[in-house]
Amino acid sequence: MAASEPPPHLLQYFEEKELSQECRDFISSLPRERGWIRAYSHHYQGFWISTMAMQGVLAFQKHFQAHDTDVLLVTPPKAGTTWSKAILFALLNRARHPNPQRHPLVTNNPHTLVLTLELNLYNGNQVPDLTSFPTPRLFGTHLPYALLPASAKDSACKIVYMCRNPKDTFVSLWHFVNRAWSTSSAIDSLEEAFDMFRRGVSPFGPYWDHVLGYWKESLENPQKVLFLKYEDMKEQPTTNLRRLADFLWCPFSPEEEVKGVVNDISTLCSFDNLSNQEVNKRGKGLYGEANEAYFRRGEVGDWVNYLTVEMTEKLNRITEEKFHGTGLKF
Ligand code: PAP
Repeated sequence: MAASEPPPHLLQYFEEKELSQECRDFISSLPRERGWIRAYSHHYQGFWISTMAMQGVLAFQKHFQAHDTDVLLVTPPKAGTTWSKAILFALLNRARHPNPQRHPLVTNNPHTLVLTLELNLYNGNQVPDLTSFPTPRLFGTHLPYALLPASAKDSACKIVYMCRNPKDTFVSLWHFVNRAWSTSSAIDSLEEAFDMFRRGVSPFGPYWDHVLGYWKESLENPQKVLFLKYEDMKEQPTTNLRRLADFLWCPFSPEEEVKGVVNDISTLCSFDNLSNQEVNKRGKGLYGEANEAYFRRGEVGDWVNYLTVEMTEKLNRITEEKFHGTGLKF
């Protein structure tokens, strides 16, 4: 399927970066479809990876060496990445940043505090220097479980996974690709985007396979993978914050409980607080995207305002079929 010319800010991630011919040849040998922003989605090891992410994915897979103390936050795009980055950063650094008014999250978008391995660290740098990251190192990634580097699976590093109802994830993705940059999505309509999402052709999709990979692993290895849902975090933020702290071996102390630290972190990372910070209203991200595009509504069930009855039924049916017998429900 032909895609239109990528705008310059994305073009550089494929055309202008110093990709080896071997890498270019490899990427062009993969089946591809139209990309959500521009360029393409490439079918790689069973998942769809955008052109701009491809080189970083390959380098991350090849070179990343996990430490036993690392924390990897994994999300399918638009399933709560920004929020969970903020939460994990605040949780792990709570001793260093006790004052919510002077917290780094007040002046920095969560994506600049917690970098995404394949998009920010390994994209354009085969072997980035990770020595300056304090222990425990906290990184984000969108990679499906099957594609994670061996050391991330074999080491004792912790994996926190957050996913979200597929209908809200789709709607959020559609809005993001249309508002993060001044140019709108390369996909012409919501209907066309829906059809791609339904077929599994979404960034790091198929969405359901992404979720299932981590769901299965969390059941088999609950000390290694904590599986969280956006909806549960919305409903019970403090309960889930305590779960997270316990899982990461940094439980809240009785003194912290008395001081209200759990509530402070929950409020600091809330949609209302983060979306009202100047940096998130007017700032730009590492790809030139508007930070405000990461904060749209932040609600559960907004899909009802966008999906037709037929679309809803289709996604419900796929979700039921894919998750049948797994115990997983949205
Ligand atoms: P990413 O994967 O590209 O980083 P991600 O952060 O997962 O994106 O998705 C943004 C969604 O999270 C938006 O959802 P919406 O489109 O349905 O509104 C955004 O509003 C929501 N979001 C961002 N920050 C928060 C937060 N602090 N609390 C709840 N939801 C949030």
